[in-house]
Amino acid sequence: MTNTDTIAAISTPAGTGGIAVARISGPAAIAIADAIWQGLPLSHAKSHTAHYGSVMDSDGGELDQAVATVFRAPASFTGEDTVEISTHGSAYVQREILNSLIKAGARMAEAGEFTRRAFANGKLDLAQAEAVADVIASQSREANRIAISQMRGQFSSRLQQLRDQLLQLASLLELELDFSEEDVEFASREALLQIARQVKAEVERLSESFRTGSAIKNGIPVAIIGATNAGKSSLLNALLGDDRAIVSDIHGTTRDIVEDTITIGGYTFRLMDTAGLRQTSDTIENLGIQRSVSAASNAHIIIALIDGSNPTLPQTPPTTASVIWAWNKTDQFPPTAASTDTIDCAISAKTGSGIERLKALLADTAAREAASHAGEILITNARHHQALLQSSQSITRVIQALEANISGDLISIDLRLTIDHLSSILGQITTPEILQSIFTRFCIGK
Ligand SMILES: Nc1nc2c(ncn2[C@@H]2O[C@H](COP(=O)(O)OP(=O)(O)O)[C@@H](O)[C@H]2O)c(=O)[nH]1
Ligand SMILES: [Mg+2]
Repeated sequence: MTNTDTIAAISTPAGTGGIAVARISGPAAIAIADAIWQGLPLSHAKSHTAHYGSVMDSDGGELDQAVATVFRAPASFTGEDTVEISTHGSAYVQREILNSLIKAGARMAEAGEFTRRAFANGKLDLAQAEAVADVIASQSREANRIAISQMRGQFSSRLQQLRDQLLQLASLLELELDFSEEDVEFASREALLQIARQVKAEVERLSESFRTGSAIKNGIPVAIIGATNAGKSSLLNALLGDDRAIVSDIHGTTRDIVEDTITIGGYTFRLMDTAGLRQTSDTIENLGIQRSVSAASNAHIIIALIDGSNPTLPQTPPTTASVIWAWNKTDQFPPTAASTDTIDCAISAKTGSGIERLKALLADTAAREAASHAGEILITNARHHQALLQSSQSITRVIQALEANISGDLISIDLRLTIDHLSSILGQITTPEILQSIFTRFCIGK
């Protein structure tokens, strides 16, 4: 697939900035850049060199001083001839340089089109292209680390290995079929089963890493639960350093879940303030309480808040979450001797005392969850998760059939399916619709 048209876009964010970068990619990129350029002709420039000069507006007058960097095909991000022109970041200059480039023959790039071209030209596979978007979106050190490792192809090469193992399995089965009449055994079924079981175990491990991977990417869900008036909303505000949730001494004030994110120690957390748990006949409040229970059961971390003025232990719903027990209102009601064994920290949401310690506990808990996957590949993308679940189902059928000694031609259908699901992650099998839905989520200019 080669593109005959040349695209252009401003790759830096909209608005005024110190510098703005216009990007041009395609067969005519260098000629089009030259048409608006005054200085050493870029057509004479070597690949990977930067040049100082001026850019012209669409009427041919000098628009700005600029630096143009030339990348020649195939050694560029897109695999095509590319020029990046850095100008001063005025909103007017950005608009006008784009007008000039379009007048000179470029077309406005669509969202994600540079990356889509990189994929089409084999510079990246689909999982790596998606990781480019994740690197751009990453909000914390850990989310960034996962995205970078995927962009570099760590996950992709693991998938390639799995595919290779499955292809080996498929060819062994085919040999068995070709020579079935001659009653020779090429590979024992036991050897085939061993490969299939290895693949299944790895596919399932990858698929299970999604719980942690997506939490690190999107924010680790933390539910603050406790009785009404324990100070849950005050705690949310104290953690955020912002008046986000309504605080009042009226029981049952918080009804809907109030949510916001905070980054501590390299991890992003999605903090959820919930309705206090109590018996009430108020219909709306009861709906809020149901939401609290469901938020708490999906949370990876629960902060169970004890009201120092009326200490009862909140009922934590059945969950696999880590629970941090926090005693609140320590400014007026220090923890009782009996409670010190139960609680992890004593805080005052009002004065802020103990909040740093609670933040440290949150970061420690997140680091513990991440450490349980140390050295493993974490997946973060729902599309990849779905494809892994599907390949796990089909490889399970392969294993069952091998165990039942079913004929090879019946097994090869499910084997093919398993390979196809893994290939879809890398984009070796894809449809224009899938590509469209992936790349339109990118920003223009990437
Ligand atoms: N003395 C004291 N009062 C607090 C503290 N945290 C919350 N409160 C008070 O407790 C009441 C209930 O607080 P709120 O955050 O709305 O509790 P929620 O129902 O659990 O969300 C309000 O009057 C708060 O001012 C604290 O650390 N110390
Ligand atoms: Mg509240």
